[in-house]
Amino acid sequence: MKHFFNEQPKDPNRRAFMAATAVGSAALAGGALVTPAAADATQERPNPLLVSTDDIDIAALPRMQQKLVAPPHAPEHTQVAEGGPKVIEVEMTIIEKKVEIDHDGTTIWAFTYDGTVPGPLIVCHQGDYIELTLKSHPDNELEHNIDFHAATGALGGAALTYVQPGEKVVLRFRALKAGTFTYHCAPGGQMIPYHVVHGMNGAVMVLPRDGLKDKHGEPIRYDRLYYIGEQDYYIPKDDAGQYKHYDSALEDFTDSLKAMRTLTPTHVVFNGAEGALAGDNAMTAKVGETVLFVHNQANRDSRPHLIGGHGDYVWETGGFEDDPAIGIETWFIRGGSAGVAIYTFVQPGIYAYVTHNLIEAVLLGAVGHVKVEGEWDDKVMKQVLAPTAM
Ligand SMILES: [Cu+2]
Repeated sequence: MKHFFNEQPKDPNRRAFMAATAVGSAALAGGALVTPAAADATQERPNPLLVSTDDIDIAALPRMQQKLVAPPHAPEHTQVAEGGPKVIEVEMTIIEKKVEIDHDGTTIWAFTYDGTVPGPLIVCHQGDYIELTLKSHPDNELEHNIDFHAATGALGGAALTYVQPGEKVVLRFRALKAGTFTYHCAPGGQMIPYHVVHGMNGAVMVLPRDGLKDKHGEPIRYDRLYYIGEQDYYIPKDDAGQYKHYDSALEDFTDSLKAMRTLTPTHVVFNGAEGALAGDNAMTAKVGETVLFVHNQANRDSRPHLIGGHGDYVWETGGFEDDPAIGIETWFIRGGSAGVAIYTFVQPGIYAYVTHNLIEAVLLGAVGHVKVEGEWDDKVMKQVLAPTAM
């Protein structure tokens, strides 16, 4: 049986559309501008859950390398797929490193994919293959692997990707479902949550081949993409109530498990550390631009909210075959998933991107900023009277 995303479009108009949009949806580097693609509301959607049993020849597929970049940015990609399925080669190096996670100098030996918390975002289109070369730095101390929620089989690839320090492994999987999906280390037993709450998680975005759409089938395009990884940390304290520091990875294992069992994080932060997306590190945009926010939380529920703005289109579960929610205030990210919100900014200023458990946002660290430039519109909001004595 042929799978839908292997087929070339039979309708010549459709073919022209794909050619046009392939040019129109210019490559996007993290936070960079892209050109919106043309509309195609007439195309009927194929069954998105149809499982491929066709005779695809992987060796004959075009291959491309995707250079992964540090969050909150996204690797170069097109919003609409160019041509048929590809093999997308990516490479990540696992690095255990001591990092500061708040303004008070609290530290953790983070387990990272490519040196960052979260690990880098990978982007492909439904039906593409992701071929990951996963390396473990020789200086590491622990065994690691990777479980892709975007993948099918072998515990998300976890069973096929165990690497010891100084080893590498290559996993190839087909992105059968469209959506955003978390990935995380899953070496087994207690090591699974231990690694995940030491920062070892990230996300894959699998776009529909013809791009994102609203419930009417109209294209939704974005000018910028920001990738936010929410991380809950459970930092052990000494008898005096001070956070403990450790000299090497794994030294905190017993203390950490005890802290994790409270289910009460000491820190909830975006992109690895308090302030990583705030102040001078703020995300930026301009009035009139449409920004896509990917929110990843591998372990714990979250409630993203853009203070002063909205979610114009929101795929809470990350499942792009669902109709997006429209014009909402706060969305829900289930622990163990990644979701997407899209917003077109209409006013300049500083917006706060938070989890709307405000205790976690303000006291535990989960605050980011979006600095938006442009012309203020009094017709949208105006201070009619400045504070004045009554
Ligand atoms: Cu690990």
